[in-house]
This record gives sequence, structure tokens and C-alpha cells, in this order.
Amino acid sequence: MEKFADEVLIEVAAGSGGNGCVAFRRERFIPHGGPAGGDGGRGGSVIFSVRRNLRTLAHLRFRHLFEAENGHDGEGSGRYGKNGEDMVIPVPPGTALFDPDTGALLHDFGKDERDLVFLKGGNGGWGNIHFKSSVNQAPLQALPGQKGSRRKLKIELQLLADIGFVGFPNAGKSSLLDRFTRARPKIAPYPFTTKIPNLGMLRVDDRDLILADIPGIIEGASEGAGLGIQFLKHISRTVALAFLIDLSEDTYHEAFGILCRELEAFSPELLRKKRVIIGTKLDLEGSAEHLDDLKKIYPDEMIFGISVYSGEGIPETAALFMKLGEVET
Ligand SMILES: Nc1nc2c(ncn2[C@@H]2O[C@H](COP(=O)(O)OP(=O)(O)OP(=O)(O)O)[C@@H](O)[C@H]2O)c(=O)[nH]1
Ligand SMILES: [Mg+2]
Repeated sequence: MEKFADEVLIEVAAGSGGNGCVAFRRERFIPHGGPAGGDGGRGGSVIFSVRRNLRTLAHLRFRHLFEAENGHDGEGSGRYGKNGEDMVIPVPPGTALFDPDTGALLHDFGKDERDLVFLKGGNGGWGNIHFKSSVNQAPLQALPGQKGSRRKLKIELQLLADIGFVGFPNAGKSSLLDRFTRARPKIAPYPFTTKIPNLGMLRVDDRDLILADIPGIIEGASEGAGLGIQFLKHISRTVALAFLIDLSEDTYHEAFGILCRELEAFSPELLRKKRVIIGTKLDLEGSAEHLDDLKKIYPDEMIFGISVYSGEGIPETAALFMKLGEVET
């Protein structure tokens, strides 16, 4: 999962400069006014701006071409053309820009988060005001705006999960990922359905959160039972953990303790993360009582009940994930 990359190919274009204008002063009582054609405006630039609320490149998938506005042409009476609007492209921290043909790294926002003027807009052309000379009092000459340049880009981001799901096999981890994100993990009524970690993006308002679903953990996993615990490394850099516990199973009251012991055997750091216990399958018989029971057993833990079938607790869980996923900066 450290290798899980988000990638988009786009094309960016700076605006061209506006053209210079050929015009003359027209004033009453002055039969032959001097040149008065203004300069064209500058074309807009293409600027990348790091936004901390973004976690993925999903917002760049909706279109391919990102174009800054052209500068407006100069006008008579010495009026300059308006400058074109810049095209500001927001990217999440950690984004890197590459040349899609050579693969060369052009810029790494992981090292420098300041705004980057990637392509400067073209200069506006001179109006005929600039061409007046002692020999030519009425110049018909003006310059066209400078063409804006364009460029293809590969934008890449290494994704790191914000919240990791841990739980026994069959607890409903993949089902929750499926419910919250567009990831479509395999879901089945038998243990160890998930063999490799799955990532998905939960988007609420304009914030993205990466959720990681990993294979089920059983007692003794740290000694190699089941699929082992080596994939816990994929959630070792998350901000928070969600412990999913199947409320319809008899093991509901011991699952949390077992999971904690297995996680601790891998790395005690994991138990220092923010966490929430999520009781799953609340729609099944007896689950509601088991949820109350769980709250009594672990009065100091944050505990939520959900069902991906009935939808109960789902919006609350999404809001909670958003809160848990906040990184203190
Ligand atoms: N009744 C009910 N069944 C659920 C709910 N959530 C998941 N299930 C079922 O539980 C079974 C296991 O779900 P998964 O999402 O595959 O569980 P998992 O934790 O990813 O399992 P592993 O990948 O094996 O670790 C599936 O048959 C799901 O349909 C729920 O809210 N209610
Ligand atoms: Mg699964």
C-alpha cells in the first residue's frame, strides 16, 4: 500500500498575451491625434497550489485540459487590455509533477509546499503608443501578444491511509469500505476473503479521507496463524484505527482484547493511535444488546454500532472518521 499511487494525466496551458492595438487620439480641435493604441494584457499563468484539505487527485479527473485565460487586446485611448485570469490547480501535499514522456521529475510538493508558477502567461503585445518616433508620428504598427505555452503533465501522489480497519475475519471490514468508498473489495460470508489490503477514499464536503481495509486478524496471528499480521505495516502510518467487531458473533466481547494483543505484538505504537470500536451487523438479532454490553465492558472506549444493511450508524461513522482523520498540524 505504500506503493499505492494516485495518478492523473493532464494538459496545462498558459494564456496568450492580448494583442497590442493600433489607434489614434481623436479629440476635438486636434485634427491629427497621436497614436493611442494600448498594450494587450498578460495571459494568465498556470499555478499549482498545495491544499491541506485534499488527500487525493480525484478532483483532477473530471477534465483533461486546464487552461488559463488569454489576456485581452489593448484598446484605443491608451487603454491596456485586461490580464487573463490565472488557472490555479489545487493539489494535495506530497504531489509530484512528472514529464509524461521522459518520466523526469519536474517538481515535488512533498519537499516544497509553496505555490508554484508552472507556466507563465504570455506577455501582452505593445500597442502603437510605443512606436511613435520623430520620423513616424502616426505608426500603424503594434505587436501581437506572446503565445501561451502548453504542456502535458503526469501528476502523481503516493497515498497513505488515514484510517485503518482491523478486525476478525468476516467482521464486515470490506463491507464498510464498500459502503463508504468507490473501492469494490471482495465481500463474502467466509473468513479471509480479503487477502491483500484495499484502499478507498471517503469524501465528505471537500475533504478526502483514505480508508484501508486489511485482511482479518485472528488469535495467534502474530505467530503466523491465519494470514499472519505482516500486513499491519500497511496501517502503521495511519492517523487512527477502527476496530470492527461482529456483534452477531459470540466472540464479540473478547474480540477487542485479542485484536489489541495481536497488534501490540506487531508494534505497541499501534495502540497509541486514536481509535474507535465499531460494532457491526447491528441489524441482526441480539446485536443491539451485545452493543450495550460492549459499552459496559469498555467504558473508556469510543463505541459505535452500525449496519451496512440497514444504514444505521453509517452517517455518524462517516462524520466520526472525518474527525479522527484530522491530523494535528
Ligand atoms: N447482516 C449483516 N451482514 C453484514 C453486514 N456487514 C457485512 N455483512 C456480511 O458479513 C460477511 C463478511 O463481510 P466482509 O465485509 O467480507 O468481512 P471482512 O471483515 O472484510 O472479512 P475478511 O476479508 O474475511 O477479513 C458478508 O457476508 C457480508 O455480507 C451487516 O451490516 N449486516
Ligand atoms: Mg474483507
